[in-house]
Amino acid sequence: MPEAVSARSNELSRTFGPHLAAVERRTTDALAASGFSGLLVHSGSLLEVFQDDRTYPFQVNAPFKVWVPVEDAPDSFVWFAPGARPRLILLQPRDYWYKSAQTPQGYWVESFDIRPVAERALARAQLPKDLSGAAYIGEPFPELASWGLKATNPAALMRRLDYARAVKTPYELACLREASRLGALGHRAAAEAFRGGASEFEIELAFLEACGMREQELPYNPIIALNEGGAVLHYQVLAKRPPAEVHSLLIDAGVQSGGYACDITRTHAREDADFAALIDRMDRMQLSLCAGIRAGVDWREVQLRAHALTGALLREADITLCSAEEAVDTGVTRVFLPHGIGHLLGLEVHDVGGFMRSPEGGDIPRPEGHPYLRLTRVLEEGFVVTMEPGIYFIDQLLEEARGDARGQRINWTRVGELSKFGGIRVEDDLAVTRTGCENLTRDAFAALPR
Ligand SMILES: [Mn+2]
Repeated sequence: MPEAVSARSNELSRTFGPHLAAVERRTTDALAASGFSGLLVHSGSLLEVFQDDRTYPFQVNAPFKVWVPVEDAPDSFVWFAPGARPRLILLQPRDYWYKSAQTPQGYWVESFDIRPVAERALARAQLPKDLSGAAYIGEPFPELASWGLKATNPAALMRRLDYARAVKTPYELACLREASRLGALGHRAAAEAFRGGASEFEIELAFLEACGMREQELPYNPIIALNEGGAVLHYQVLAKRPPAEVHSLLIDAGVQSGGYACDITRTHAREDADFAALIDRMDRMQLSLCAGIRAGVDWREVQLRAHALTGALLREADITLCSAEEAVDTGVTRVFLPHGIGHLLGLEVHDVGGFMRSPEGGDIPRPEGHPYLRLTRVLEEGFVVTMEPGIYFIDQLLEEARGDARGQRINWTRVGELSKFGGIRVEDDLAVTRTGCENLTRDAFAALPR
């Protein structure tokens, strides 16, 4: 085993035990606080295509994969009762059409009492007789009604578990670093393909090959947009042929490792020095936002600061005709930056719990005028967040602005010149520390082998 690979797997074996202990502790507390004696978590079911005999790609439920890094096991369960070793009930059907979930191996297996079953309904026999004090988390399925559980997806319990998920354990950070390493490999290959004249689809293939993933294993559909496509925030096309003239690439693509996602965006210019300089300017702005991140920072303030900096950038680039302050006050910055500055990241790419005031209840509202912000909490040590400023030339928003008081503050000639590039976004993943943050993405790019 190469040295780097064995160091990574050693770190996972060393940190998984304490991770599981932390999950057990927070689950024990959450069960006690919400009046339950045990927890049954479902991995999710395969979803069948209408009138067909095939299924959609399986996506394991996050509340299951916080316990076990198993991504290919539909209709399996984790059973946890405080004080006892958690039990993994793994569905391994006798089926010669499909390959069953593999018998688990690796660093986490000995922490579980593993019980294979051949059918989902047989999982009931692997659970305590009396489940009348237990909660279930997952989609309900027909035979669940007869299992005698106290509640399905109880809000008070789920809220406590979701709230706690924002703070990552050292094991989770190791998974996130590995996802970032793979993501950086993919992004480097994608940039090379772009420079070679590849189509959006070919750029995706280069990304997948470099990180060794198939598309359905990615944590989200990659956004790979040449030219104006970059102005469509969740552009999904993946055109098979490159346009006649290629100006720019915006690629937002991530990978997962152990069930934990990275979420990385880069923008590349083909030959235009003016646009390349604008990307550089955005890159510096993004770094300055990253430099302000540490435990105790209110994320709503980060959103507002991003808009102030965007106002300045737009003015410097001659895209707007007014001061940064005026661009913010009149809503001009929101024409160019119509999404949140970042979100929690982890088992889901837009992770849960972004608005929770406390584990008990209550939400922290978004600042007025920022309806797409996905995080309003004060950062704590161990949070992992994305930092993703951008500016875009979006026809729909520009048209709306042209007709009102914002119109006279925008340099339409300049907007006309830049529209063919679509937009710019620079996105890194940050692990918050007491005094600053670890930039998982930049560290991963810096460590790439030559
Ligand atoms: Mn993101």
